Amino acid sequence: MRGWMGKLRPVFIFSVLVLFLAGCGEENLSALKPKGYGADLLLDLMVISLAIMTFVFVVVMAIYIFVLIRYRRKKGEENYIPKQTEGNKSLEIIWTVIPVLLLLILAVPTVQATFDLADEKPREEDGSITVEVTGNQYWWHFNYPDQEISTSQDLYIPTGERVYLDMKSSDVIHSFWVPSIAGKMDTNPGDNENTMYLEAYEEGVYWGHCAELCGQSHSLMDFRVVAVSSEEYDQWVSDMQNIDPEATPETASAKDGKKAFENSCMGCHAIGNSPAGVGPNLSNFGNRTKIAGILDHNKENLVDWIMDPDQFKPGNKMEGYNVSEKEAQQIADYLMQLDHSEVTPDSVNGSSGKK
Ligand code: HEC
Ligand SMILES: [Cu+2]
Repeated sequence: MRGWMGKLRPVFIFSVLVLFLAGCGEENLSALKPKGYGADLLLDLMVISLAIMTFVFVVVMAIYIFVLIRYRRKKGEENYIPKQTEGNKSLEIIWTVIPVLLLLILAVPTVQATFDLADEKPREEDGSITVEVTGNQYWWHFNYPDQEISTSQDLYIPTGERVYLDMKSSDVIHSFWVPSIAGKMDTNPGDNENTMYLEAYEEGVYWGHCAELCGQSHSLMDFRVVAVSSEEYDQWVSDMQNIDPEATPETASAKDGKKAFENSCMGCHAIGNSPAGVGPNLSNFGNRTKIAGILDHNKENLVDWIMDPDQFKPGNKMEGYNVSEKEAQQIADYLMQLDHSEVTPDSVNGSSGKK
């Protein structure tokens, strides 16, 4: 690849890169379009550090180009050597003081934001909401201790207030990241609990990802934050509190499904309030927009998932049960009708819960 083709190669590579990166700006998954307090702070920090970097780059390049041109070897002056300067006091001071100033300008907002993001108010007293978040290979559990409700995969929060998260992991280190609302935070195994808060400005369904390589299906460890108005949030909480795990389903197939589920699946999956178990809490499974965080939420996919979850999420921990295709169909009928709330990702203002 010589000649003009070779010269154009960088242009080609750059264009392909631009094409790829253009896919990164997904609505509701972008740190560059903040929809929450934490993300807002972080974007400000990014902008200010980028501005300082740009300033330094421009100044250094300007001096560099000036020196290149001004002191290049000229015809007839091949042996000319300009005046050599060593240990010029004012120059030394200038190029020490300017970087110190720049670092200070960078440090003040960074330290401020660090403390701001570490906010840990005494929560019981001010009535704010706490959610216990547990990262698991490859799914998320959310427990609301004060409300005595639990869910998995979809985290419901009210907009306009801080929701405090107590975070841990049941196995390896994961990282909880909802780019458009807040920064990311590791979840650790053991007693090493991390905390952070979410404060969403606008209603919406925000996508989250695990941001710490945690195993084979790490890239499929997706979840959603469903930010709703406070009225809708209260409605959702009371709907969740009123779930009766024993309720008899309407159709015959779902009835049989409930029995089959209790025989084969209850060991790992809870319906109703539960601590983080071996598998996701399925209390409001019918209200999800995804299965296991990744598959479109319909009966066909659900049956496929039950028959062989490993084909979708290699290495996941749903195993050791045996159901026939027919039972899987019935169980799917049962799980799909567990939609006890009107407040769902699909009901949220202008949202696109379905990716
Ligand atoms: C050994 C424990 C175990 C058993 C038994 C088990 N599961 Fe699971 N199940 C899991 C785990 C773990 C996951 C999370 C998989 C992931 O996303 O990595 C899961 C995920 C799911 C999901 C997706 C949940 C969501 O929130 O989107 C459904 C639905 C499900 N299981 C249904 C069933 C059914 C139906 C049965 C019985 C036929 C069953 N499971 C048996 C452990 C189990
Ligand atoms: Cu993970």
